[in-house]
Amino acid sequence: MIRSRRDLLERLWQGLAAAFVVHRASPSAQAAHDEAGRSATGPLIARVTRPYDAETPVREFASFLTPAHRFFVRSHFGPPPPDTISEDRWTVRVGGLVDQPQEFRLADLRRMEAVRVTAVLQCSGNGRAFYRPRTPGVQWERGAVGNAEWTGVRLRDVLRRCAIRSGGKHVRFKGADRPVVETVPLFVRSIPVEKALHPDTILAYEMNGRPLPLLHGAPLRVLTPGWMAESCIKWLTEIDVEADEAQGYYMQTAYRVPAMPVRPGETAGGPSVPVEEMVVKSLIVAPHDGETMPARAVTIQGVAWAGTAPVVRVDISLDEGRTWEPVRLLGREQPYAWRQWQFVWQAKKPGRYTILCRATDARGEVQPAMSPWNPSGFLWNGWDRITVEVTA
Ligand SMILES: Nc1nc2c(c(=O)[nH]1)N[C@H]1C(S)=C(S)[C@@H](COP(=O)(O)O)O[C@H]1N2
Ligand SMILES: [Mo]
Repeated sequence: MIRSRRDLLERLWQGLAAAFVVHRASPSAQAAHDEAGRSATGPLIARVTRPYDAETPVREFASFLTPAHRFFVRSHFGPPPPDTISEDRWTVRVGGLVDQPQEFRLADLRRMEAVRVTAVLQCSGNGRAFYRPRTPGVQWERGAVGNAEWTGVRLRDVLRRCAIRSGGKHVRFKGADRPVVETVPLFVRSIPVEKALHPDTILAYEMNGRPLPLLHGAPLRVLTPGWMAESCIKWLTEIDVEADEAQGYYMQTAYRVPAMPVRPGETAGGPSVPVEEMVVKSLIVAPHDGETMPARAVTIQGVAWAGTAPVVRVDISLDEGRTWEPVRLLGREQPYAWRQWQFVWQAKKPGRYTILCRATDARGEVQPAMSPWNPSGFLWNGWDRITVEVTA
């Protein structure tokens, strides 16, 4: 739906950006994405250029909502061709173990009750670069995460119209993106029916009050608040209710962690479980790593989030984790959103300081010094760490 001239321009830019992303090598892809957002803050940090995978510089998390054009980008094959994305022609087919299989047009969904949720979206591989020994995959550092306001319809409302049969235990999603080589498996994922029917699980068509940008799944994506981002299927076209977890590589092999702890470096395939909920985590947003600052009071700022239990506490340490002091949590608690925090600090003398932070959630889970090693390098939530230089 083109609602204004600005909208139209934005769409055109997004289309252009996507064309560049798909058909041209970097740095054009990065530049195009950047231009698409008319960013004044510099490029995102590209980790893979084709398809374009990029993370947000952590200092930008000083704003509560991450702007769509500054939001990390990740996909396995890149977006579908932009000329195939049309709000008017887009349909989502719902089938499988339902009594009334149906196709929904976007306009049908827009007529249903709209719900809004502010939620963190984070790649399971965020922080992978910090695991030792190293694990294969995109070497994300700290910025494959963002906090946005998502608008859409409850998946539950859609599924109820189709009447799930009693044997339906998993809901499988497919998007319109396709691998370049046909032998590569499609990105097909499923979530248990309990999560699908949770009132906060939505099919989102807006991000921060604007239609979803192409790179973030236009015109429709799944959003599973509190869960890792690979369940948030972009460019959504198919929903099937099934008796079992989705088959195929992206559910049965990828996005799994060992069911029992393994020794670092140990890759022997024991039983594994799918990655689902996020783990408690916090980041220092300001000052930034390596910053030089004068010896007066400064405000250390950050963000903290968890899975479905809220963050109740964040601490910082200036002595490598021997002692911790609580920070001040700002604003009010909002389920699934991140919580901003502050701590006023004055260095007693010039020198080099390491600042650590760790968050605690309502279940009593505390961010560990290092996350348990796993072969795919998922779910990193070790203490965040920056070093600053205090001058006289
Ligand atoms: N259709 C589709 N959806 C997808 C993916 C994909 O490759 N194809 N990648 C997933 C992964 S791994 C992540 S981290 C998020 C990234 O969402 P974003 O690019 O909007 O930040 O999208 C998820 N949804
Ligand atoms: Mo991801």
